[in-house]
Amino acid sequence: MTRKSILTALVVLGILAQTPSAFRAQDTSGTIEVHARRFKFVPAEITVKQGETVKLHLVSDDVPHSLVIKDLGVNQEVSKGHPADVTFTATSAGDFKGKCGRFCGSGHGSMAFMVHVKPG
Ligand SMILES: [Cu+2]
Repeated sequence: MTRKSILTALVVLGILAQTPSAFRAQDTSGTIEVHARRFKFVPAEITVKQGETVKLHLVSDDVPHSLVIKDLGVNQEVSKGHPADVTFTATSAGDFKGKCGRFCGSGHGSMAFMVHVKPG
């Protein structure tokens, strides 16, 4: 590495370090992929920051399911081969329970999901 490239790297790092975290929270890295399958969501729980807009990319691995998180206004169907995106903004901190809203078999009632919202 030349002296010049080291200097360039330091300048770039300095710029990145100064980017406000609130700005970085809004980029598309806020997309979380969630798989629905008999009879669970994977991951079954996620943690997000209050005020952050989160996009869930839902994928069904088998039969049609849905993800319902009533208190976050989420209600999205998903079927195999047809991934679906749903966006929500958690305006208050706390734990928000979700579930599968579409009957998918004997273990349907155990398909739970949890969103932990950390205070902003
Ligand atoms: Cu289901």
